[in-house]
Amino acid sequence: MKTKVAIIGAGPSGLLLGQLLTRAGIDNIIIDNKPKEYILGRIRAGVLEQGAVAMLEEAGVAEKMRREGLVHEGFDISFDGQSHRMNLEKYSGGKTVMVYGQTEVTRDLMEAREKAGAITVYAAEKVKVHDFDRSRPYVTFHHVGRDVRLDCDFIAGCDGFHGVCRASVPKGAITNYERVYPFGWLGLLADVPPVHHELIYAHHERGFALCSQRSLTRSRYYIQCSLDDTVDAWSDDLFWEELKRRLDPKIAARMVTGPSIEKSIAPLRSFVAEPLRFGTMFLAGDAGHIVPPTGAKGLNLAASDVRYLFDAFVDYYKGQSVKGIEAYSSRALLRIWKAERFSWWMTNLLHTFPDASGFDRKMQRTDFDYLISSDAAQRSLAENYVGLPY
Ligand code: RFL
Ligand code: PHB
Repeated sequence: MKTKVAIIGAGPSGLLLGQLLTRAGIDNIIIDNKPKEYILGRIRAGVLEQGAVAMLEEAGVAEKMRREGLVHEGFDISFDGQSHRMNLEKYSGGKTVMVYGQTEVTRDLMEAREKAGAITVYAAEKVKVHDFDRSRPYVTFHHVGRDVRLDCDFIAGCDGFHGVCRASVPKGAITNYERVYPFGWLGLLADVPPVHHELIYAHHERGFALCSQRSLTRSRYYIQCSLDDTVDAWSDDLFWEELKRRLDPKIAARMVTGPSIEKSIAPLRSFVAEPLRFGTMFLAGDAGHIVPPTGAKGLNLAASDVRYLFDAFVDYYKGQSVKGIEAYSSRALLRIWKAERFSWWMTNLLHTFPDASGFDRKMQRTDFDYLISSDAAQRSLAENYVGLPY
């Protein structure tokens, strides 16, 4: 097999890049090591910045999102039961965010790709990337009983945090920056109406909680949990009880509970790999960086990486220029580090750290008091939450 761009990973980064390339007439093949149904079963992000929304428009997959997505102009932060609304629209010069699930984004992109007739190989085994330090890289994998070799001009490593692309880079050629947080998030999805029309991020001494949503009839809730926790240890009843305990009692009293459709635990991590280009291979999305989900930035960063990478490929194939390719890593990293900073700050502001000293707790409380008393601080939060420019 032969293509121009071999994309490893059919998550949002790989599918979005593939869709944009296909529309631009640039040949690409996507290879994922999981079946399609498994990918669609993952419940993850829910908040899209305007930049990400614009890219989905450009990819021609925005119709359902425009119809079913919920536009939010703000959200609440509640600190030990005291609530304050962050007015995103007012403090960001009229910008908003779109609440629309990653599962739906993924499904919309998969459907558009199928319609366009572009090739995606699901459930590929033993995926390996070769010779990306040269001008003729290739990918090998095993699929339905056959060994396949895919020759290409470039490899786009869109294979997430545990993927094969970053892991194939020689140790001396890459630097990893990492912080692992001493807790995780336990998430629950249920067909119950959201407790509030906007998101609520809550700090409580028992731990962080988040009230999010997927539609007017489907809610997504999270609570901070211990890294030793297991999903089985949390019955639905225990989850609802603990969630309510961490919210403003007036909000908790309105909470409609119901059976979970999905429950999962995610550890929290900040991670950046530098650089993001290795000869003819590029890392994009979670393959190159991870943010703790508190700032709602992971999927949005995947979209901005794809912006820079797609533009670089267009420059190369249509403009005969390597400038975009050479600038990709530094351009993407500049934006990534800013989102890392914001996600780290939101995480520190809102979680309960098991080893926090009395001084640390006073600082955290003061961070909140300053935020709600300062227009400048709220403007900064709003500017980051709606998304910094590409
Ligand atoms: P993905 O989605 O992990 O997709 C990678 C794909 O690569 C495949 N793969 C391989 N394929 C071939 N060979 C291999 N060896 C492979 N290894 C892996 C995988 O099967 C998979 O299909 O990465 P991508 O595309 O970069 O997308 C990143 C986003 O998924 C991620 O950043 C977000 O989900 C993060 N995130 C959030 N981001 C937001 O912008 N807003 C949010 O509100 C938000 N909330 C969240 C989140 C992530 C969470 N978790 C579970 C970590 C909430 C949570 C709880
Ligand atoms: C979600 O809806 O899954 C969600 C929303 C906001 C976040 C993280 C996750 O910050």
